[in-house]
Formats: sequence, structure tokens, C-alpha cells
Amino acid sequence: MLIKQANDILSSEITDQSVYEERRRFMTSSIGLAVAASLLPIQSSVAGYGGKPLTFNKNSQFDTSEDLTSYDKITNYNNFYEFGTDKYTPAKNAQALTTDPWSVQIEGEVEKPGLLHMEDILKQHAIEERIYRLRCVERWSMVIPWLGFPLAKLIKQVKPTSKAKYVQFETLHRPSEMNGQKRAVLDWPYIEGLRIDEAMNPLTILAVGLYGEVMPKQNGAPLRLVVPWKYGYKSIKSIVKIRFTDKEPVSSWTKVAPNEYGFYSNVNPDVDHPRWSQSKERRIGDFLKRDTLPFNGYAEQVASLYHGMDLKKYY
Ligand SMILES: Nc1nc2c(c(=O)[nH]1)N[C@H]1C(S)=C(S)[C@@H](COP(=O)(O)O)O[C@H]1N2
Ligand SMILES: [Mo]
Repeated sequence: MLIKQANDILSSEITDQSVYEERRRFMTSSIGLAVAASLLPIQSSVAGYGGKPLTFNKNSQFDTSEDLTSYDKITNYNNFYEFGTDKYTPAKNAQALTTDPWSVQIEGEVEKPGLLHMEDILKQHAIEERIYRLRCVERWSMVIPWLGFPLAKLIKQVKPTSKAKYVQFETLHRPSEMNGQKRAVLDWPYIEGLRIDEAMNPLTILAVGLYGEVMPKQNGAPLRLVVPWKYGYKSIKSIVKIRFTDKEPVSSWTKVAPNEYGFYSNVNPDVDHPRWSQSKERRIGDFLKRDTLPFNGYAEQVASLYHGMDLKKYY
């Protein structure tokens, strides 16, 4: 049989980069589209969370002609200080993390505070595939096919009060499984924050997977933030708490070096990091550097959020 039903595709096949790319090319070719439309369900479904398949639709609004970074690179070159400060050990060390059961505490300025269980989050929100660029403050970038849903949907569900001006996120603190937390490299737990309008922006997602499968542990399983127009460190991993506040949260990186890592952290080629220029970046897998784009190439969608602000002051 030429094409399998999406339900028949095993996750082990999907995780293989070449199979994924082949399927992607096939699905986007005109013949592929016609055949796919007649034979395949629009949704794809592979092994997911809690023994339940992760079902998702591709959101073609967030497609790209750029090459995807390989699954191998995305899952073996990570920043996840809870599992070590270099890029290579999280892939190994993060496997110790228990991600099921998992829940997220909602607190602060909301009408509906409480504990959200991961299974319910997955049941309540339609999962989309979106391809986003991720630009790390350390001058490398990747192109990643995320699975997730707009954070705005979860925020609307818990009904913030009029005092909620900011959203603060917190990563799990569990040194028994997160060996990096045995050292005080950061003030654990890892904290990040957004202004509420940034959090509500349609580009901001909570991601639950990548490359068609459940989130690898080193990439922030089971639930992480992805804010594509900001430096990578704003995209906090393995979230256990979301707090609505009237005060600007102090993120972990701002706490260690406020002159290097500001609250906004918008990708900006015109504002240098004190120790290096931010004008160029290396796409992982490429040899030559490329220009960094304002707001990581998402200016059209988000520049208006900062209208009238001096982005050299609010870095
Ligand atoms: N909890 C937590 N979240 C984190 C980090 C971290 O160390 N701990 N690193 C950040 C940084 S600096 C980057 S660049 C991205 C990297 O995400 P990736 O490993 O999935 O590419 O995660 C961000 N989220
Ligand atoms: Mo980063």
C-alpha cells in the first residue's frame, strides 16, 4: 500500500527525520495533496501523552520554505540548565524526569485558579503543528516544527482579573530528578515572564511536542512555552506554575545578570549583548552566519506591541 492511514504511522517512523521530510514533501506536492485529501484524514495521530495518541492539524499559516533543523540536532543540542550547563548533556540527563503525572498550578489574579492536569489540558485544546524559528541569545538558531496550542486559549479559560498585567511561569523544582538543580548556577526554580498582551498574542504557544511526537524531555516535556520573536531563554520548559500578577516578573536570567538579560528580550540585531553583537546568527547545520532579523522575522505580527517604546532601553 502506497500510503498508510495516519493512524497506522508509528511514532518510531515519524521520529525518523527522512521519513518525516518525505511525508512532508509528499503532502505538500499537488499529487500528494490530492491523494491525501481523498484517502487520509486531515489529522495525524501518533503515540502521545499518557498512553493517548497526540492528534494534531498542521497550521499552514506558520509554514516555511526554510529547511527544518534535523530532529537529531533539535534533541541533542539543548539549553536546559536543570540538566547541565552544556548543550549536550540534557539529552541524556533529562531522561530521568518523570513527566507523567503532570499538572500546572494556576494562581494569582485569576477568577479560576487551581490545578490543571496535563491530560485535561490536552483534551481541552486542539493541537496544531507550527513551524517557528528559535533564536538563542548565544547566536544560534533552529527551525522547529512544534506541536502546541495558543497560550491565549488557556488564559481565557482561567479568566484573568483586570489586575493581571503580567504572566509569570515557573519550571519544576525537583533536584532528585533534575541533577543540575543540585548546583546554584541559577536561582531555582527557573522563572520567566511576559506582559499579558505578549502572552495573549496569537504567536505565543504552549508546546507539547515536536516533529509529530510528544515533547522530548530535553526539549521541555511535557509542556513548555514558545515565544518565537524573543530570545530562546524566554521559552521556559517543563512548566508547573502559571501566575498572573500586577508586577513585572523577575526572570531567572535577569536575576543573575540584569545588564545582559532584560525583561523583554526581543530578538534585536541593533541591540548588542554586552559581550557580543547580536547582528548575526548561525543556523544550526549551516556553516556561514546569516543576518539576525528584528523580532526574529516576526516583526509584522508583533512590532505593534512595542509601539512608542525605546527598545534600546527596554531590551
Ligand atoms: N527551565 C528551563 N527552560 C529553558 C532553559 C533552561 O535552562 N531551563 N533554557 C532556555 C534557553 S536559553 C533556550 S535557547 C531554549 C532552548 O530550547 P531547546 O533546547 O528546545 O532548543 O530553552 C529555554 N528554556
Ligand atoms: Mo538560549
